[in-house]
Amino acid sequence: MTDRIATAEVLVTSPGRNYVALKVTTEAGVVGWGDATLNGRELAVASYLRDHVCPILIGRDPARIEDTWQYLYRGVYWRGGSVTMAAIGAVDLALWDILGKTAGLPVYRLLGGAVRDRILSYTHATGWDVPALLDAVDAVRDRGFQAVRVQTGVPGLDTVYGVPRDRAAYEPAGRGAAPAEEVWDTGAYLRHVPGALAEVRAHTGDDLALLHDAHHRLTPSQAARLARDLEPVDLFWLEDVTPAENQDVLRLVRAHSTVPLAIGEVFTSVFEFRSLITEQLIDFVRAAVSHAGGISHLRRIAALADVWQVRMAPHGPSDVSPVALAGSLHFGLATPNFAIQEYMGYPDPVHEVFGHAWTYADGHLHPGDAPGLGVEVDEALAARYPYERAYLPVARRRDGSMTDW
Ligand code: GCO
Ligand code: MG
Repeated sequence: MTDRIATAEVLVTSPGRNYVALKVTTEAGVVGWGDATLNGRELAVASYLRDHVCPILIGRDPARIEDTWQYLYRGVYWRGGSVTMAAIGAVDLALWDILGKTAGLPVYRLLGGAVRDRILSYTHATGWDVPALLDAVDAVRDRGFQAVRVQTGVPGLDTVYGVPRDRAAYEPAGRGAAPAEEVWDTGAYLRHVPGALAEVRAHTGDDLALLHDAHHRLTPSQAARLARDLEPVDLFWLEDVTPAENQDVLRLVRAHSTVPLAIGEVFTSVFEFRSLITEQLIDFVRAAVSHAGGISHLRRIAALADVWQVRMAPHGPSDVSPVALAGSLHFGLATPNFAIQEYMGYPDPVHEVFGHAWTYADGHLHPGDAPGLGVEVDEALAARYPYERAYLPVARRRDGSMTDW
């Protein structure tokens, strides 16, 4: 007998930061979980799901995952966008979870089985000045990481993306009535970063993979200059050197450097990645499984990317919940052109609300062998952390005009 979707509910919880989870339950009582978190705009996706998507899931066959994906993507008529794609991603994750639990298999086995034993991961090291950054890199190495994203403070700036002044971990979304305002000076950044990262490389030696995120802040010529100046550091990748909706400019960066480029945490579909991949403008795709339409759609992006030797490296900061991280890991274990998973880690309350089978050890992650995605949400505990309004910061140049954060 075909099982049917009986209920679809949205749960918003804030154990330290806001998360939106989708719970799909079948008539047979199988529960699937999805992640619909979109940092700073959480309630938009919650409403999109509650008001528009959940009602039309009822009665559908949960095993028709691709048909449901097409139904929600083509059926909306208005193409794509981060809210729509996060909502579709949550449904897709929940349906893969249900399929796995129904089959009694971890999702990676439904995707064709493991093509690797474990998943290389990187985490963040930040320091307001170079000595603090070197300490942070050493601490991360002590935890077993073989790849680390390094972000440094910049003399003359009070706030810099990715670098906390007074906290151990960097968490960009700030709770409150309005976004925090930061002042940004690209010139100061460009003068400081290559030297600071060269000091990190001199400190670590060759055997640690170093990554850096420019977070969309540079013009094309600035991006080319940074990539060229960072060449001696031998980066694993340079991320988001320029706002990548202006994709053609990456040709200029490529002309000046062979530094591998990673782009795309803000992109949500294969259509946005098409020329980046087919024109060989990037080396790594940064789409998150939750933001880019779920496992089904990330596989489509990966298939295209594989033809051009571009590899997958899904977004994984703390605003990607443990449910989506699980989805990313099942996908990664079964995808040949998967490269590396960002793993920022979570504070304890997040691990308690989202109990998970995935594990971290020795610089690597593994999704575990529990049926489905292997994440169960403690709903009673989640209810003790109500939503709190929070925004990502905004950035202004020294003259007061807005720039990319
Ligand atoms: C990364 C990202 C994040 C984003 C954050 C925004 O590479 O991990 O750039 O730090 O800024 O996810 O919500
Ligand atoms: Mg990034």
